[in-house]
Amino acid sequence: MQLSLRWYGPDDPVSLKDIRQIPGVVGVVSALHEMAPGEVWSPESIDAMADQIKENGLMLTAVESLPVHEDIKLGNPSRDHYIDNYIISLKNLAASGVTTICYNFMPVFDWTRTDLARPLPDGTTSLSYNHADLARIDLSHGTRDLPGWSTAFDAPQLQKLLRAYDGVSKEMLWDHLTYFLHRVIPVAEDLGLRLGIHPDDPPWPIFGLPRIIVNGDALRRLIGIEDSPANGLSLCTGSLGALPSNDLPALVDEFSSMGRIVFMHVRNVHIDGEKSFHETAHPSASGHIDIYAIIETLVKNGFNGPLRPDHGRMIWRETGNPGYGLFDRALGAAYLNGLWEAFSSAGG
Ligand code: DNO
Repeated sequence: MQLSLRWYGPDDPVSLKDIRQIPGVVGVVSALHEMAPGEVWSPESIDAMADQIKENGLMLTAVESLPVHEDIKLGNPSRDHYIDNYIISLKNLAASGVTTICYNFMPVFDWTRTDLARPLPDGTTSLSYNHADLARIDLSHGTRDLPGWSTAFDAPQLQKLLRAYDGVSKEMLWDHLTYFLHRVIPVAEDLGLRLGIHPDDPPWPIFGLPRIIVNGDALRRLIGIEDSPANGLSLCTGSLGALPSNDLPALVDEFSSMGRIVFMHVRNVHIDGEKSFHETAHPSASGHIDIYAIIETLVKNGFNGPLRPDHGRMIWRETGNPGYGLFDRALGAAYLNGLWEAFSSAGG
């Protein structure tokens, strides 16, 4: 596997130089964050990002993410234009040597929490989610009161988008995803690219918007849409793990033995109740997910793609992007690297 950290680009308070100092980390996953969804990523800007990473002694092990324009998710007539753009970006990424691309198919919102700094008993803070708290958030002013999204949409923009999703059922969203994959996956396969869908986080509908990539059945359905190694999963243990019915070691075993996991996000969560959880340190004992069994399984199945620790808590007085500070993610990387070494030395 290629142990990686997420890097948000030149504006990230965590520098490539810092990341390089974490033992075992060989690369970063990153994106052109300044590009709006649907815009073409030019060869020049991709190369500039990749070169900067290389100059710092690291690899660009995955692009996270190449975002899918909302019109594609909505199935609007303009989707073909945005899919054409997506395909041009894929070609440009492949030409620059990128092989792994993460994307998601969540309507309007990507990952969503109700508290970005929940105090934990040990004096750290972490991201947390409580469905009752979410229900109390008033979106009539736009996303002002939604943690992590405060500046994303003003009231008219958000109302327009939410209205557009009125009547878009889960099955319709599956249809729109199917249409997208039928167009994109054959091209990706020819280019030698591997696309990995990120599960929905949290894995249930929010604000009345459908969410479909939520469990093992959804992952099975997804990979069946296009039976190609290019049609893969960015399997995120923390996202899927918020639903106790998702048996993460079993899912990781099923999909990594088929070679359909192209990218791993590994983190732990503590389930506080129904649709309520907070994020913890990475080790198995810290939360409800058996990280030990997950790494054991990946080693056994010869997983060789990028793998990254995911959100960290804020520890040691660090301030920074919620979930994406340096210290706790570095601890997570060291822990994952240690598990990996132990299982590999034991003969995998
Ligand atoms: C959150 C991340 C997600 C992920 C996207 C992939 O921390 O895991 O934002 O990058 O959902 O498209």
